[in-house]
Amino acid sequence: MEATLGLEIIEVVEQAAIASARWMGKGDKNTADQVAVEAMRKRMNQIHMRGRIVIGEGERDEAPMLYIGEEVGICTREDAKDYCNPDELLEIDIAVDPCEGTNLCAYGQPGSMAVLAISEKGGLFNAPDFYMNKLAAPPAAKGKVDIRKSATENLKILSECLDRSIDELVVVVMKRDRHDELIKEIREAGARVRLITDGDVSAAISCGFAGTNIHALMGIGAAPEGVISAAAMRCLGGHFQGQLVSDPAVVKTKEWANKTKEENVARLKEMNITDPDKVYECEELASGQTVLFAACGITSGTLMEGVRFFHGGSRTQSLVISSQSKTARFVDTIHLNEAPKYIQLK
Ligand code: VTB
Repeated sequence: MEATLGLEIIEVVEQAAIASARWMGKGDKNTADQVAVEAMRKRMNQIHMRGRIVIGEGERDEAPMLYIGEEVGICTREDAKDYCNPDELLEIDIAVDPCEGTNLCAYGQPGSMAVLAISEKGGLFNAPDFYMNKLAAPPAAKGKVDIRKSATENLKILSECLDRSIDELVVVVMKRDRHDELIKEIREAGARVRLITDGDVSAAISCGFAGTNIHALMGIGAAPEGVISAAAMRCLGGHFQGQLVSDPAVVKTKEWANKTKEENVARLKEMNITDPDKVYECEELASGQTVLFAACGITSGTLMEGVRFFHGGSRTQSLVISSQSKTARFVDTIHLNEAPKYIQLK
C-alpha cells in the first residue's frame, strides 16, 4: 500500500493545504474548508486506487464532496480492470479532514492542517458524528495511563514514565466550558496547561514525538478526528484512547442543545454501537493491518511549517507515517506553478 500510495497521498494533503492557505487569515472558515475539500478530492481522483471515504465531510445528503461512502480514485470506475493492476484494485478505506482547524486557518492561528488516514477495507473505525473524550500520551506511557483514571492519577503515571516531575509536564486541552473542571484539576495536580482554541489532532500527534513539549492531550473533541489521530498514534506506538460521549450535559455545546442522552444512545445503537461507554484503544480505532497517515501544515504548528507562497510557487511541509515501513517522514516540497523569479529555500 505504501509503495503504491505513499507519494500520492503526500500530494493529496499538499494540494488541500495550498488551496486552504490561500484563504488563511481571511476570516472565512467555510471557504477555507471548501477549497481544501475540492482540492483534496480532485487529487485523490487522479490516483490509481479504489478508495471509499469512511470519515469525511458528512453524510451524502449534507455534503456534496468527500461524503461518507463516496468512492474515490481511478480504479473505482467500472472498466478499472482494464488499466489498474491487482494491487490497485484492492479496496481501501480513507478518513479525511481536508482542513482540520478551520477557525485556525481562517484567523491565521497556528496548527491547522490537511490530514488523512488510509487502511485496507474495514481498517478504520467508522466513527459517528459524535463527541469523543480523548487521552493521548507519548510511547513511554502507552498502556500505563488510562482514560478511566482521573487526570491527577494519569499525571502521576506520566511523570514516572517520562522521568520528569509533574510540574515539568505540559497538557494540551481545548478551551471549552466543558473542560473547566479538567483544567482546574490538571493545574492543581501541578502540571501546566496549554490551552488551544481548536485543532486537537495536531496536539494528539505531537504527543508521539519527544521534543514537542507536549506530553498529553486530554478532553473532549470530535470523534471522527479521533480516528485520524489514533491512526497516527498507532503507527508511532503512542498512547491514544477514545470514549464516545453521549451526554449533552457533559459536552456543553450549542449544537447538542436540543438532544437528550437517551436519543444519542439510541442513535449509537442504530449504528450497531451497543456499549456507548466503551473505551476504544488506538489499535481498535485504526485496526487495519496497514495504516498510512499523511498531514500537511496549512498554518505553522508544532510539527510542521505552514504553506509559504512565493512568486510562482509555494513551499509545504508534510508528515507521512506508515505502519508498514515503520517510518515517520517529514517531507519538504517546493511547488512550481509558473516560471518563478526565485525558488525559496526555507
Ligand atoms: C473542533 C476542532 C477540533 O473537534 O473544536 C472539534 O477544533 C469539536 O469541538 O480540532 P467543538 O464542537 O466544541 O468546537 C476537533 O475537530 C477535532 O477533534
